[in-house]
Amino acid sequence: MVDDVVATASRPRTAVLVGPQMVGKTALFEALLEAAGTSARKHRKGGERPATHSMTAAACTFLGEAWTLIDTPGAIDFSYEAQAALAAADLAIVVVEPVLERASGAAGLLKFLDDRAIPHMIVVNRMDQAAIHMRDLIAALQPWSSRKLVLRQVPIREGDQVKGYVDLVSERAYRWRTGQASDQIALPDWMRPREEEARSALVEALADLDDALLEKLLEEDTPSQAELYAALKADVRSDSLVPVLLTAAELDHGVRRLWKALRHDTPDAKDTCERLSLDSDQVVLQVIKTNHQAHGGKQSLVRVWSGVAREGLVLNGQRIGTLTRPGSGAKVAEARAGDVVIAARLDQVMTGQVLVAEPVGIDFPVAPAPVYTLAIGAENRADDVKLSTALRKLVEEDLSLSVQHAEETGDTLLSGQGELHLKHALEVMRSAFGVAVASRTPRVAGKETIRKGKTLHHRHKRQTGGHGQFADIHLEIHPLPRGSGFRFSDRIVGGAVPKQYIPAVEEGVREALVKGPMGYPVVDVEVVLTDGQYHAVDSSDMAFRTCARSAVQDALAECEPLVLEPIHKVIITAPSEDTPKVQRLVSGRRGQILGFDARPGWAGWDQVEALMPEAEMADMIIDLRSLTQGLGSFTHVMDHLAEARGKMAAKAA
Ligand SMILES: Nc1nc2c(ncn2[C@@H]2O[C@H](COP(=O)(O)OP(=O)(O)OP(=O)(O)O)[C@@H](O)[C@H]2O)c(=O)[nH]1
Ligand SMILES: [Mg+2]
Repeated sequence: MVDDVVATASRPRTAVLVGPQMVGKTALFEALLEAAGTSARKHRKGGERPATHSMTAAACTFLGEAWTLIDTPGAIDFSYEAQAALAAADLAIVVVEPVLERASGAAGLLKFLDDRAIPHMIVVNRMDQAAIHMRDLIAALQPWSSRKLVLRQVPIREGDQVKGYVDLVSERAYRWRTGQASDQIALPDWMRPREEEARSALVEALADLDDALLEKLLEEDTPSQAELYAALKADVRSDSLVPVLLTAAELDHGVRRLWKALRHDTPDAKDTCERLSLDSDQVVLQVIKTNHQAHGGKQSLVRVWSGVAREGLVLNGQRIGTLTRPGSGAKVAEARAGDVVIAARLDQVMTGQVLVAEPVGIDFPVAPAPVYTLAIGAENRADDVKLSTALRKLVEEDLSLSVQHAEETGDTLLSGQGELHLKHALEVMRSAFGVAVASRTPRVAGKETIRKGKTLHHRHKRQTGGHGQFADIHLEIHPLPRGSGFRFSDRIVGGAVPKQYIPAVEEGVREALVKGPMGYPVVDVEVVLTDGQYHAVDSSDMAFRTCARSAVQDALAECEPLVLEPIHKVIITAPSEDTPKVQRLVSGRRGQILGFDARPGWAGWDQVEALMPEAEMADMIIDLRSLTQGLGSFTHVMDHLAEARGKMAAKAA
């Protein structure tokens, strides 16, 4: 295959499509590629498109310039995948839909971009279905962005249909044509007032960021188009302003206009390195995504930050093998700064890792803490070994998944970002790694303790053939305050139980505490050895251990045992308007609210702090998201054990 991308003279650039679920990112990705003369669409127009679950990169050229476009999933469960793709971006294209109630779906993304000053544009897609005014959409989006959002185009409507747009810099009107470039038309007279209003808003926003432009406006001088283009470009590149463009991807409307905006305003690798404070003239690469191919091994999607990468280079002690272009699969002789290419078999290298001859650090997003966990196992026991290999590959491909072995319950736990995320992970395990996996809600690691103490006497005596067994002990059992654990001591005087047997008594007690009468490990108890007897011949460590174990086992049942459940300290974040709903959710799940506060660094968001039983948290993210339009999330740490209520209070199976 011929690599047609490499022939271009311009610096390669990378744009990443992000945005909420189902807004048409993949449709726009394919429309942009098609407009750039690359591969026909994978999906029929208007047909059902499957939701995207992992990033897809494709190289192309537009008007002689080299580009990589990366499509990302919109579902909140996969937001880390989008964040990882943004690590490779010179510019982000935030795709939204013209629906006011769903504007908040872009909130988390806009915040992520703002915090990292990643230059971005907003594209309102599905304009063929737009029933609202764009100024209202901007007003609904603006609270979620600290940068000024300004319309770059206004729609031309005929009846309730959008037929084209007016470009607010050139003041030219265009009629959209499906599958083709738009036709320039005369600006309709009735559009003038709206066009002038929107254009002033754009010019004023530009002047706010540019003193020379402001001066001109104040002197009632009209800035030239060239000045406006230059100001816009500078503001996008410095991430001081966010232009808003309009498309209907499935109909190819606005796609060429978007390409031109990308071409004009997208920073290049040099600008992006400056943003990342990366100043190097050596070869610097970074792994953005890891994939394990069913046949053909590990593939790393790599962004070239600086220098020229080619086969045979040794970086991080590993030889770089064949490099290929994402999308076409064409071999790449030289990958330049700004390129994103596929490197085969970098077996020792992880997602996020920077590859250099000499080490440097470049920021890579940290995977979010898991919010949803399932206990998993191979459906077929014979697949147990395959399962652990597959899990290792899975978490290498997606750092927002994690695997843990729960010591106390024996469960293998797979944790991630939501129900959909784990469902997809299990599907990947089955289809890509060939392991059928069963899953269920994880067991909660309960404990038990006692409410009442007891004094007891127990004798262990057995006479079988030669040597017998003899031990006799008096014990006191006391409940201890929560969190004390287990204490053992003795008050033996005069060698009633010889010193050498006392450790065996303690060992026997500990054995009895491994599983109490309620079926859980016993905690917060004290056992005191107060008295006893021994036999010169028949006593032994074993006799005292057995004696202590059965004494405590029997006694615990009479000490009013009760189950303890783990309580976590939880911090739930959500937009402030949803805080009352979050509080109701916490109370409805046996939680105790400790307080709420503004979320640090997130204007318009709150965080609620609460104590919650672990048993109520397994599927909490599902309710939390449905109450907060998908925006709510939480982090948690185990805090203490408390008396169990509800289902857990009963004896374990
Ligand atoms: N009417 C109309 N439908 C569109 C347009 N763009 C996309 N769609 C449809 O919207 C649905 C979702 O499109 P996708 O491109 O899969 O959306 P996405 O943003 O990639 O979704 P995720 O990958 O799940 O985040 C599909 O049925 C598309 O055919 C558009 O401009 N107009
Ligand atoms: Mg998609």
